[in-house]
Amino acid sequence: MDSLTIVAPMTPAGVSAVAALRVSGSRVRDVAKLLFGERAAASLVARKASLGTARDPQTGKVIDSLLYLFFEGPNSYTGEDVLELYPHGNPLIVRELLQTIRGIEGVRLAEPGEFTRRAFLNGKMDLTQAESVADVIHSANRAELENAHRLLSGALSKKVATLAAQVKDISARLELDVDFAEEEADPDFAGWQEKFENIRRSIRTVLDSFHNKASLGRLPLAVLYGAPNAGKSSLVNALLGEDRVLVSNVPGTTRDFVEVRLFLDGGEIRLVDTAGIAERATDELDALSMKKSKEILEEADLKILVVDCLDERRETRDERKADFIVYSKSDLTGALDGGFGADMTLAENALRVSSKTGEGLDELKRSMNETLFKKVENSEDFWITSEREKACLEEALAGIDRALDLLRNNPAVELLAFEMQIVRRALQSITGEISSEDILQSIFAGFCIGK
Ligand SMILES: Nc1nc2c(ncn2[C@@H]2O[C@H](COP(=O)(O)OP(=O)(O)OP(=O)(O)O)[C@@H](O)[C@H]2O)c(=O)[nH]1
Ligand SMILES: [Mg+2]
Repeated sequence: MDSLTIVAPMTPAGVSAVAALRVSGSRVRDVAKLLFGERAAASLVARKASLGTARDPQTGKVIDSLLYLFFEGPNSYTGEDVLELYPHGNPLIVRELLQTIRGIEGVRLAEPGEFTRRAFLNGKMDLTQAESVADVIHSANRAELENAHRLLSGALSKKVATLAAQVKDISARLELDVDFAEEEADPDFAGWQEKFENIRRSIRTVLDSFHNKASLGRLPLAVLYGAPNAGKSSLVNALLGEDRVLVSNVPGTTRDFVEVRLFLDGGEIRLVDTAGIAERATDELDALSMKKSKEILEEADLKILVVDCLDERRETRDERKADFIVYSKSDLTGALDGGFGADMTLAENALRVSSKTGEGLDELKRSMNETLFKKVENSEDFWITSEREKACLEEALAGIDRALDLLRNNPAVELLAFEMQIVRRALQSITGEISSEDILQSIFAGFCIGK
């Protein structure tokens, strides 16, 4: 990739109060000169906002009157000179500014993620941090966002650096053993084993925290299902606090599944009300609705079975699939003989609720929140989201495993030293100490333009 000066809008296309564009590279001062004139360019002060009139350098026509901000490299996001422009949020203005700037010699349009890529290449951040920039932008709930910020501030980098230092230390000593193999009696293989195992445990812990990036920004899905007339639609309305879906005492009221958005403490979720699933379909339409209910259940992150408290013939087959069971209409169990009244002990993943009185609704929301949103108790904790980081950790783990295997079966110092080198290289590639053009390409291609 070349080192031309790059420009891109930082805000999405569309009408807004203000838009933002960024220019980065060695020609930034020239860009300022051509847009705002010689005097303005000469008085550029780093990190101080200026108000100016941007003109087309060819025609002298006014493009916009706007605020701009200059950062002098290396003290900028990319490590290069950077100019940020804040024109009025009119797509026409943004386009004209963009055309004008990219028309300047030595300037071109930035590729997706190229600003962050330059930040990485200029040592402003390592690869784990660069990857977390995308996570910060795409997080859809509090927990994801907090995690992304932890990664951005270098939580993984620190952990990996500690591990790499330990491996380096081991390697150094192993190599020493190789050099003095004849003089030394027996290398301390038992001592090595413990060290290897400690490193293995640390790598495993980080690896186990992997949380697929594909799930980032995707709203968790909770599905309510159960027999016709169980009170599913009423429960949706009660949870939302408004009459959104149709309710009636006729079994089979809900036909198509209905999706609503529900806000829980941890963030927004998709809540789906389905058509009741009966033992036997009454007609073709009934069979179709039941089929749809079953299909959406397959996708659910949380399957909530709704059982009418008064219904003793609840299907145990369905319960096995359920992550959570809700016994509905608890307000009706006062005069109850049998069924799932207040005197009945429920499983840990079950609750009695009433859409009429509101009993159990807060508890239900709390349980949903706990299951659907990862809890982060310790502010030091983080989870990794990058397939690439996961692959590097797996490579490191495999190296450690081979080393442990050697120790057990055929301890040879040279071979151990060789495996440790592999482990170290795998760890170093996580933070990008070792990286290739292909890897960078695949990371930054997924970024937004202008980031
Ligand atoms: N007393 C009482 N009645 C309820 C409660 N929840 C639902 N009902 C009644 O039960 C009947 C069925 O409720 P719905 O919410 O339509 O049941 P559903 O599970 O969506 O039914 P289908 O869409 O047919 O599968 C209605 O007459 C509701 O008024 C509750 O908590 N208390
Ligand atoms: Mg319904």
